[in-house]
Amino acid sequence: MGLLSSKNPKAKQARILLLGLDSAGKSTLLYRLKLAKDFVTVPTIGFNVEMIEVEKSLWITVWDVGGQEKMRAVWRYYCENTDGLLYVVDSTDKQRLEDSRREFEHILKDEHIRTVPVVLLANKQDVPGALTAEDITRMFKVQKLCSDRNWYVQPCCAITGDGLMEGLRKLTGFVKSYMKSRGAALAFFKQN
Ligand SMILES: Nc1nc2c(ncn2[C@@H]2O[C@H](COP(=O)(O)OP(=O)(O)OP(=O)(O)O)[C@@H](O)[C@H]2O)c(=O)[nH]1
Ligand SMILES: [Mg+2]
Repeated sequence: MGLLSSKNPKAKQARILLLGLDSAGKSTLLYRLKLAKDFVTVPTIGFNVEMIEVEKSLWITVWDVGGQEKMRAVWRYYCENTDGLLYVVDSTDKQRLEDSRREFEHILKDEHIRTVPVVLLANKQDVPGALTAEDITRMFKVQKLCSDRNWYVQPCCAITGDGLMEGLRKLTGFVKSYMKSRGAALAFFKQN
């Protein structure tokens, strides 16, 4: 847990990692949340990082890392100190759903995020025929993969913004209890 030194010294800060295959809509949704308007993205080579105030005194720093194949190899370098994972799925890209699921399963095993809460965003719900959040929950076997952490699957559309704040609030709710329990565990280890 970090502290923001500006204006409100009591403001809490959480680090959120935004991952998913290339073209899932990560950068579109980051800038929809940050700027509340449409934003024309280019494929991310490297990362974008933005701070967003989700609620009074709770800031999140969102790290949006490119999802192209060569970028996936560096995802793990962004996992340290992460408090929550947002994993974006293109619900219309049925051909690459298994690729996305495999990358998801792989990154969940990283030691730094082994127990952090996860929200999957079933993006591009504006496209007719998109898989539903329920479809993705089942196909990704989320219940099984995330049995040791809090998780939720949120349908959304990064272009209109529908569902984005709901997903983010769900994650920050989980993150608050995660940070609290981690803080308690640290205090315990210091005492013992
Ligand atoms: N129809 C529709 N298109 C979307 C939505 N979200 C993103 N897109 C489009 O999908 C394309 C890729 O979006 P990006 O946000 O650049 O994808 P990304 O996940 O950041 O991709 P990388 O940076 O390569 O990892 C763009 O053309 C977006 O306009 C959505 O909810 N609906
Ligand atoms: Mg991007």
